[in-house]
Amino acid sequence: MPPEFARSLSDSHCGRQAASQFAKARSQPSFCLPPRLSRGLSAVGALPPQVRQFVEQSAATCRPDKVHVCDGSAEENRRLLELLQQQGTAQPLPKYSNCWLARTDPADVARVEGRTFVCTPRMRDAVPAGGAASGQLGNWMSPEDMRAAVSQRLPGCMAGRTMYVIPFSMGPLGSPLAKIGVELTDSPYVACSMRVMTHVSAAVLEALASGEQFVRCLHSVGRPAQPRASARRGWPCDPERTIILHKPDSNEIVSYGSGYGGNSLLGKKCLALRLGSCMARREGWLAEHMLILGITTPAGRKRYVAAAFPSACGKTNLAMMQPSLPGYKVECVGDDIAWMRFDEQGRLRAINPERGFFGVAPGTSSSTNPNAMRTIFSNTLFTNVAATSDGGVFWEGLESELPEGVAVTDWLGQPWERGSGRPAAHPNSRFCTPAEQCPIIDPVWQAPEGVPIDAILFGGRRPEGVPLVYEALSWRHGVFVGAAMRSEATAAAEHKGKVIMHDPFAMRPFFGYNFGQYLAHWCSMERRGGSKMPKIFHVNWFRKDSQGRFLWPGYGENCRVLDWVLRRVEGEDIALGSAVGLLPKPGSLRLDGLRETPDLQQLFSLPKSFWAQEVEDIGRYFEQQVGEDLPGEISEELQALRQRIAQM
Ligand code: GTP
Ligand code: SPV
Ligand code: MN
Repeated sequence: MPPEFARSLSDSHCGRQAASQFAKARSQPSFCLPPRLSRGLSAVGALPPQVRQFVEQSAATCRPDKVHVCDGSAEENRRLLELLQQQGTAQPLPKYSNCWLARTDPADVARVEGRTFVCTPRMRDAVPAGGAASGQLGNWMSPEDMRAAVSQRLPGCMAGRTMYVIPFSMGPLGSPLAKIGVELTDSPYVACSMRVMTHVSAAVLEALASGEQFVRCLHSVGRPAQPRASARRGWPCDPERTIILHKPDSNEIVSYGSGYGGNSLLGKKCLALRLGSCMARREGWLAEHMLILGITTPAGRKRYVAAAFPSACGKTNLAMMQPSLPGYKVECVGDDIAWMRFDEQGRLRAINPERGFFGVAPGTSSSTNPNAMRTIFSNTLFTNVAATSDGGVFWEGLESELPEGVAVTDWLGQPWERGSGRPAAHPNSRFCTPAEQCPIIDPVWQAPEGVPIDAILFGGRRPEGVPLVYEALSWRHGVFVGAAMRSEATAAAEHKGKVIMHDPFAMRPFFGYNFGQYLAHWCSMERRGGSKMPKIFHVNWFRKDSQGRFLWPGYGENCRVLDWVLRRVEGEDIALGSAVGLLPKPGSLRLDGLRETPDLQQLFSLPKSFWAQEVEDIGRYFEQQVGEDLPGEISEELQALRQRIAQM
């Protein structure tokens, strides 16, 4: 229990009871330590004092039956998986090597943005002046309300379960860019997933023993007040009371009620993005929802690109792409999160703080993402995909790869037939797989100093009006382009339908502080990089024709856009001004070898009425959601765009 909640809880009846029960429990041998750890650190008592305090206080409140300190070993993982099987959470997939399928409760399938809060003394520190406490740019809660929310949910929530203590590093341990966290969770599924997604090891505890700071991450799948009629055995959760709380001032996360993805793997969105963005602001760097890829040109020049697309909009696919243009090579550094900092030479350098991919399964196939397909069939934990009678997996997009005569069981465990109209896999079903298994993982993906970034892409699902690619006119204009991002809603969170949502920097669900201040922070980066600033671009693989068909083939063909981007970075004269930014000069986008010539006229057209509406929508959004926290530079960019569009 973080000190602050412990105080409030020990004041309460529950808290006193919890503390005395824990004192009783402590006299029994309730701590179970993996053999490797038990040699050096013989009990929870041997944990570094600040970790021990966190564990003891949390255990006093949550009252688990046992505490297990994880060492991240293969043996420990094997035992955890066995337990998942016994509990009915996961089943082995005999068709592959050490692969598992977990099925969640159907009420716990995605991030819950409406129940995710940033807790600061002043509302304005968390959300901009324009918005309400629950605006479109995040939800704020006061520390008092956070304490109340915690004390209504946590006491006794782990009874009958084991609390796993997971020491983890985001980024290679010892990198100046890395951060340490300790997650306490009552979910063995989370323990297994964290081992894939982060660096879990006893060495992290050793680093903490020498006084390193860490983020306190407390997670419970929860315990509903009333048993739920529709509850799935093997996937405890409390959807009605799910809540995800972040306290940037003290680097604390409390997540209750959900076992799924970003709600429960607290190193990912909670630490690396929400608290990460706050640390980044304090320390002068950037924590972003971005992939990082390396690309080598036929001439042998290698550069790195970072790209921010909203959830389920193509980061994993671009990060692992197999380029269709001969002579190009793409290598993957990361598929979801980038931590970036200007070095002493003014070069922006990025690390991927994660160690695995938690990627969207549907749509992944040998034709769309062959490198993902070469990654995910060993040591992978699949969640909510469909199962096949030959011991394998299936999802939408794999139809042509499904062996003859094989029966399919859908993500709910029901028999499934093609053409039934129901999806076999949940649209937000995912694979959790070690990054090092990716055949095109970059040789320096773990380099402690990170890789130098030459271009930043922003993009989203824009069926209408937005061209395939354009270049920002300056860093400041690029920041505006990021701020003005919009995209069709996806299944990664609770939003329904295909509405076009504002999703600035692909960070809307992940800002840890006031978005207006975030924009000012981005603008200020120009002082750090000077002449070495990366160029900024906007891309859109998702424009459709009047029949609703994609105008651009996407996937491996996106390297044609990267080719144009890299040539712009080299300073080639292949761009032409337009109202929205610089477009490729006619003939400069390579189309050689494409099976079908795309309709470039439609792909690049800038309908004046569309853009007039767009600029008004963006203006209204800024006014209503950001208000007076909008930096002057960004309102000037909006005004300049408005004028350029008026003159179209
Ligand atoms: P998160 O992990 O949620 O942050 O998502 P992500 O941005 O990594 O998304 P991902 O790459 O997994 O893509 C999600 C969906 O978009 C998949 O179903 C893909 O098949 C589809 N997709 C990705 N790239 C393209 C593309 O170039 N064109 C088209 N049409 N679809 C794409
Ligand atoms: C996203 O939604 O952007 C994800 C998946 O990457 S989750 O980890 O669930 O947030
Ligand atoms: Mn993501």
